[in-house]
Amino acid sequence: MTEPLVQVDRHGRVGMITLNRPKQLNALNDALMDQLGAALLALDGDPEVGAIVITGSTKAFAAGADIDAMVDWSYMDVYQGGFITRNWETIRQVRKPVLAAVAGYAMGGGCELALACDIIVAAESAKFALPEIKLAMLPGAGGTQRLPRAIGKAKAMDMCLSARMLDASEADRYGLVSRVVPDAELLACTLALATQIASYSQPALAAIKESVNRAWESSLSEGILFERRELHARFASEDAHEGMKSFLAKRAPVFKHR
Ligand code: DAK
Repeated sequence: MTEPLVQVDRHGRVGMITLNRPKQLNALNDALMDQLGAALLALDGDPEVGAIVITGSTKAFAAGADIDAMVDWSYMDVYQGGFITRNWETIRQVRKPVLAAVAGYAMGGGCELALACDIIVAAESAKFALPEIKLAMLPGAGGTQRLPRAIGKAKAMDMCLSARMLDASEADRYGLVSRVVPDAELLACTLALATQIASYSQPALAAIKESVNRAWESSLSEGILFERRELHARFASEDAHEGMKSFLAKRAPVFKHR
């Protein structure tokens, strides 16, 4: 039996996916991305799961797309095979919060995978780079689009054009990551954060995730309109009434995720 390329564990209401190609520093090949996509969709569809964590090893979150696999591909191979589109974008279908717990290298497609997550918790050892230019390639899994939105054009151009690598404190300063924690605490801190998030009302979390993502992808007025509709929709949710009533009654809310 071959080892699965992703390992899935449950910690209460949190589903944790560990990328599992340690010898190749979790280089992302087609089979791994298929398994990652399947794991994400399974956890997203599980009503007992409220948040998802993706992590790698202590040395590498992921060192990018698998160069070994790509070296002989032709234009027709990638175009007709829907490379990236076919299985790298599954994460965009996930409605639950997805957290990346990053230690070591997050390079190329690995950095892009982290950028596609909703929250990035970085260990002090984390290193982020889009080094595709060194291969005469381009960050083609959202890197040229998500990075400038995350950290601005000046820093993104620098990273994409020069392959500059950011350490965790630079990534924190530029707004690429949400939090930086000591390496030894990465999984515990990310799990605690995911557990806290997973305790909140699922439909409210989904509405917030959709609204923040809308801010990335539309004009301010469109985004505000979307947010307003989502706010109005909260009044159709049992959980929102429970949340407000429990606050007034000075007791803990009991959410039904409805
Ligand atoms: N692919 C395949 N194998 C990799 C790999 C990768 N990205 N990264 C590392 N490995 C393998 C190494 O070849 C080595 O294998 P063995 O020699 O042991 O067989 C093993 O992992 C350990 O790596 P190193 O010996 O190099 O370890 P070091 O600690 O010395 O260095 C490193 C770590 C992360 C600095 C180094 O491995 C490195 O620079 N790796 C490559 C990083 C990189 O260039 N990443 C970007 C990949 S390109 C596209 C869309 C998207 C993309 C492309 C096209 N289209 C729509 C067409 C995205 C492209 C990328 O992500």
